[in-house]
Amino acid sequence: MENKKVIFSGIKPSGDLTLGNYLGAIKNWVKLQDDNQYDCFYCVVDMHAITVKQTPKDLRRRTLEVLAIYIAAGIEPEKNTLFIQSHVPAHSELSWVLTCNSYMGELGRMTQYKDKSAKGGESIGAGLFTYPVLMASDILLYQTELVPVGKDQIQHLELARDIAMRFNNAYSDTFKIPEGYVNKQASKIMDLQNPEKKMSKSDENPNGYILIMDPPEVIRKKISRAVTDTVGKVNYTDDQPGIKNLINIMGTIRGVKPEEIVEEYADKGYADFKKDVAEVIISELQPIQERVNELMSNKKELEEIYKSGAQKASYVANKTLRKVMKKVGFIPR
Ligand code: ATP
Ligand code: LTN
Repeated sequence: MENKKVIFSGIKPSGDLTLGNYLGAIKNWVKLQDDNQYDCFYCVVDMHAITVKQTPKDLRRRTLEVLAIYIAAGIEPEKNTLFIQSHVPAHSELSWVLTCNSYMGELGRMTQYKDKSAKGGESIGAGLFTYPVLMASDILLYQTELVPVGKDQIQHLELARDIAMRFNNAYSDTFKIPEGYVNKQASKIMDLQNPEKKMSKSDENPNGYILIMDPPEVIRKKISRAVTDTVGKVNYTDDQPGIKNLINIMGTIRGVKPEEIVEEYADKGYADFKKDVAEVIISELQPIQERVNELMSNKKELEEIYKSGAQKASYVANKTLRKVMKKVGFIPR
């Protein structure tokens, strides 16, 4: 365990998880665990979720459901550390210290902040602005080397690196400098109704996304309504963003390259292609859904997993936190 590289990643329970979260993040985590050379921490980042307004009851359900999805997707609690962010206070504690070592300018340049605050009008929560500092704390507490995320998170990851280097320079070596890990084909699954923007769980139009928990008939309907084009041929090109997105979805699930799919559908129309895409998604998601339902009907098992996960995570996180506090000049407790 000592010599293994550390992986950290998280998803916020701010909405029901989409196929984008699954293919862009979770599916890669499952692959990495099989490598056996990593010590992995997968977190449900509930404190990040409250940067936008949440209904307490929904937040509780979703937090457990995200954890259940991690497990159902194949992340084994025995091999990995699975936990809930708010159960490890070191995350908020380090976050304050790092906030004091971050600049208004760099935080203001974050695209996610700019996008989300543009929609917020006058009353934008300050948490949306300091969000990346909490994310940096998540990562840096565990001396993380690799952070598997979708493309949209690369900017935040770079900021985490900058904050870590700045701290190391100011106070001496404390944090490992993390790297991002992005799966190219699934790095950005696009919205089915508007393939120019990423599929997002907080979208208003449910036809734009597929939820991990969507029943088969809903998946069929959403895929059949996905926006395509008038070319009428299955090609992998930026000129046909809707079709390109469906190829990426099918290719990632089946583990085949886009060119193979293009060849396979050379003589077929969009209707046939879409039908197959829907079935591929359904057969991938169905076993996961069954296991999630099972886990959600007996919370005891989940409880044991997140409790022992928080214990393991706290142990590692507190080691880093103690160093940080000492270095900045706080009196040891
Ligand atoms: P929101 O849209 O509400 O901000 P989100 O759907 O982006 O949220 P997060 O919890 O922020 O979800 O993301 C969890 C992980 O899923 C991150 O690693 C992110 O990069 C990845 N991810 C999210 N959406 C996609 C997508 N459409 N394609 C690929 N990866 C994605
Ligand atoms: N900000 C990320 C979620 C997230 C995360 C992290 C990802 C919070 N902390 C640490 C990787 C590592 C998002 O919006 N997807």
